[in-house]
Amino acid sequence: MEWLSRFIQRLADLLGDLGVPEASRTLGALGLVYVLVTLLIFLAIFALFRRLRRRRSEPPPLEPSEEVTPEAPVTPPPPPAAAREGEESAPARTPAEAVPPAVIAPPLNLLERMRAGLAKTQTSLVGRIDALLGAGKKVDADLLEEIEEILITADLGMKTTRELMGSLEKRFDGTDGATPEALRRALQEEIGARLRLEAAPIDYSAASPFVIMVVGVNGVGKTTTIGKLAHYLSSQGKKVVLGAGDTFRAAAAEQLVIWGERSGVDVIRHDEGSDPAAVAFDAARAAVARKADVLILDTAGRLHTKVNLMEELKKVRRVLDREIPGAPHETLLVLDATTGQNALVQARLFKETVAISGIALTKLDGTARGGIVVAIGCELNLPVRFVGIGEGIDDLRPFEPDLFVEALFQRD
Ligand SMILES: Nc1nc2c(ncn2[C@@H]2O[C@H](COP(=O)(O)OP(=O)(O)OP(=O)(O)O)[C@@H](O)[C@H]2O)c(=O)[nH]1
Ligand SMILES: [Mg+2]
Repeated sequence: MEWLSRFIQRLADLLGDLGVPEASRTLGALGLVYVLVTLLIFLAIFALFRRLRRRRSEPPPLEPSEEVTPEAPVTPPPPPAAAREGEESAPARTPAEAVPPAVIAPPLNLLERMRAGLAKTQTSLVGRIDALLGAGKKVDADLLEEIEEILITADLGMKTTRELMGSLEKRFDGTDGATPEALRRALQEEIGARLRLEAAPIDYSAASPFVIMVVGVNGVGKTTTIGKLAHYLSSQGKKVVLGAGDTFRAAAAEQLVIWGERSGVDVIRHDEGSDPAAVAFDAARAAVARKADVLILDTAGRLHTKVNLMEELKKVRRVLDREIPGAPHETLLVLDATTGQNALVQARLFKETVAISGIALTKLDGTARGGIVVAIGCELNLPVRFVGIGEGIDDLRPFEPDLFVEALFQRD
């Protein structure tokens, strides 16, 4: 305790140097010590609190053999849906396998993050066009033909590419001295114009609870997208309830529960093999009773070639509508960008039977075929609502056409 009295004495001396009268010096020094100690205690409590919160948002521990560095994905993406046709049921994945770890993304701004997610498409589309334009070629029919080939390879699709090329040919027809830079700019504008559909954005306040039904074939990323979307909406202050309507695949509900825990969101689930319409019924009732702002319902992802999946989805829609008139207010079709043109085939099939109102395009980070975003807008006339650019909880972005084109065309 001697050091403490020495410390107080020194503080008192210091106060004396600052002109504090002798009678108040010791009291002043004691006061300073008190403030200092209180501050330290507060700092310690704050640090402890942060540590606890971080620990709670971490995923459940993985098996030692599954441990990976934060850079490496825990689960390799499943084979494209096209490769799985005829499959009776998806191979059982444990819930922990199906939910990637909560990777803390580096603090990049939105544009940088989008650029990183689109790196492969950027290289295969704009990178190749830049290499072509930088080769000192004249803007003529041959050059336009080469550009057309690049657009097709990046999965913009024949119809979209034809339309785009038609506009470019019109713009540059007989234009003497058109520069490669003008052509690049025109291409950026034409792509941007095709991405800006006139669809109204999702208005979550249009209903309470606002119901989103998520559909798509297996492995496209439905459950992951729901997990990320729940995080996105709850971080905006919305109360979210999730319904585990995929009762077909083993452990699908547990996978959703893990995502729910991460965002502190309630999950309504039944046992494996039970009736998905019953889950929809309970989830709708719970969302109303708990005064949720948004209810998101997961569904099974069996193949579109099986008629009964579509019948099941229709039944779920009817149940939702009966419980919450007008629901589902948004039917989100999840498509896997890595499947390229096959995604368009899936979209057409779903569109015919279930009234799809928007698209969530996942795994853009894993493909050079991101041109599919343009094709979806052009050929299906469906708005892309969200894009998935990674496995992390923050890697779902509301789709912003201007940001998307800028990320593709921005030079380093
Ligand atoms: N790289 C990357 N991987 C993703 C993305 N979205 C989903 N995935 C991965 O895709 C895999 C399948 O995702 P799920 O969410 O289980 O797919 P699902 O459609 O629910 O599958 P089923 O329940 O079998 O019908 C998982 O390994 C996800 O981590 C994304 O945007 N980027
Ligand atoms: Mg799923």
